[in-house]
Amino acid sequence: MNMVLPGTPNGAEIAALGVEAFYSHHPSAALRYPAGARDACRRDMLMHLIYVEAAAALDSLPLLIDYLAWVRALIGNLGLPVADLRPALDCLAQAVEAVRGSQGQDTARLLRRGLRELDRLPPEFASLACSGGPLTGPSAKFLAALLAFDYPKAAAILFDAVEGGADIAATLPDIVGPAMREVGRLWHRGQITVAEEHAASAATQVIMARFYPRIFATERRGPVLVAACAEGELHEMGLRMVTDQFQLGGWETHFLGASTPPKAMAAFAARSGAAVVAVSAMTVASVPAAASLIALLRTSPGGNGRKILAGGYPFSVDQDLWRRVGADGTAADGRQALALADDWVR
Ligand code: B12
Repeated sequence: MNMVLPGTPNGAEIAALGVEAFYSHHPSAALRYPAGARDACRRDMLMHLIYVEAAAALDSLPLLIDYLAWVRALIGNLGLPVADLRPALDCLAQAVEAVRGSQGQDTARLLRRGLRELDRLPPEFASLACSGGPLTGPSAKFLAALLAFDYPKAAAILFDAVEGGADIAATLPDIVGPAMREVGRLWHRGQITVAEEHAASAATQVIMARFYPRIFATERRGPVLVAACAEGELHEMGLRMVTDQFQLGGWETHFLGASTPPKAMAAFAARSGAAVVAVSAMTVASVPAAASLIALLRTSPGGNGRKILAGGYPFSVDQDLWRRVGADGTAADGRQALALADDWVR
C-alpha cells in the first residue's frame, strides 16, 4: 500500500485527459454544459482525483464512498446533472491508468468498486459531513445569531451558558460543534454562501478566544500536549477544542494550528518534551499528509517515548484508519482524547 501520497503529480494532465474522454464518449454532455465549462470540469476532475488518490493511498473504501456520497449531494444541490458523475468518474479511472500505468491501477480499481456502491447509497447519505439532526437549545440560538451576523449575541449565548453553571470543557464543544456542523451542511446544500460560512467560522473563533484567560488559568499537572493539523489542512477549530480539553484537564498545551510544516512540528515536539502529539485531518485529502507527519515524528528525537493521537472526521468514517496512519490511538472528541491520553501517562 502506498501510504504517503506524493502530492498528486501529473494531476492537471490526468484531469484534462479525463475531461476530454468524458466529452468525446458522451457528446450529449457537451450540449448540457455552457461553452466555457471545460475549465470548471477540469477543476472538478482534479478535486475528484485528489480525494480518490488519497482514499486509494489509505486503502479505504469507506472514505471513497463517503466522498462519492458527499460530492453527489453537492452536485445535486448546485443544480448540476447528478447522472453525469458516474461517466465522468469512469473516464477519470481510465485517465489515471493511462497516465500512471501500473501505479494507477489501485486507484482505478478502488474508484470502480466505489462506483458500484453508488446506486445503493441512500440519497440523503447519513454522514456527519452532510446531515445532522435538527439543532436545539443554545446551539440553535448560537447558530441563529451567527447567521443573523449578530456576533455580540452569539458571544452572549456562550458566556450565559457558562455562567449558568456548565463548565467550559463541556460548553464549547456541545454548543459550537453542532452549530459549525450545521453551518457546513447549509453550505453543502447551497443554503448559505461560502462567504457566510467563512464569516460564521471566523466569528466563532474570535468568540472562543475570549474564553482563554479562563482556560489558561487552570492549574497544570505536567504532561505536555503538542497539537497540529496535517500539512494542507485548514480546519483547525476541532483540534483547538481538543487542545482546550487537555488544558482544562491540567496538561501544558501547545496548539500549532492549521497546515503545520512537518519538520518544524517534529522539532517543536522534541523541544517541548511532548508526552502526546495530536494530529488532525478533517478531509480525506489531508490524511496522507497526517500519515507522513506521524512517520516523521516516530523517527525524530524523542519519538520513542511519545504517544501519537490522530483524529478528525475521516477517522470516524474509517474506524481502523488511525492504525494505518501509524498512530497509537484516536478519539471522537476532546473528552475521549483526554481520557485516553491520561491513561497513557498515568
Ligand atoms: C469552518 C469550516 C471551514 C473553515 C475552517 C476554518 C478554521 N479556522 O478551522 C474553512 C473556510 C477554512 C474551510 C475550508 C474548506 N472546507 Co470546510 N468546513 C468548515 C465547517 C463548517 C466547520 C468545521 C468545524 O469547525 N467543525 C466543528 C468541530 C468541533 O468539529 P470537528 O472539526 O469535526 O472536530 C471534532 C472531531 O472531529 C474531533 N477531532 C478533530 N481533530 C482531532 C484531532 C484529534 C487528535 C482527535 C483525537 C480528535 C479530533 O474532535 C473535535 C471536537 O469535538 C465544516 C462542517 C463540519 N461538518 O464540521 C466544513 C467542512 C469540513 N469543509 C468542507 C470542505 C469541502 C472544505 C473545503 C474543501 C471547501 C473548498 N472548496 O475550499 C475547504 C478545505 C480547506 C482545507 N484545505 O482544509 C466539508 C468536508 C467534506 C468532506 N467530505 O471532506 C465540510 C464537512 C462541509 C460540508 N458539509 O460539506 N472549512
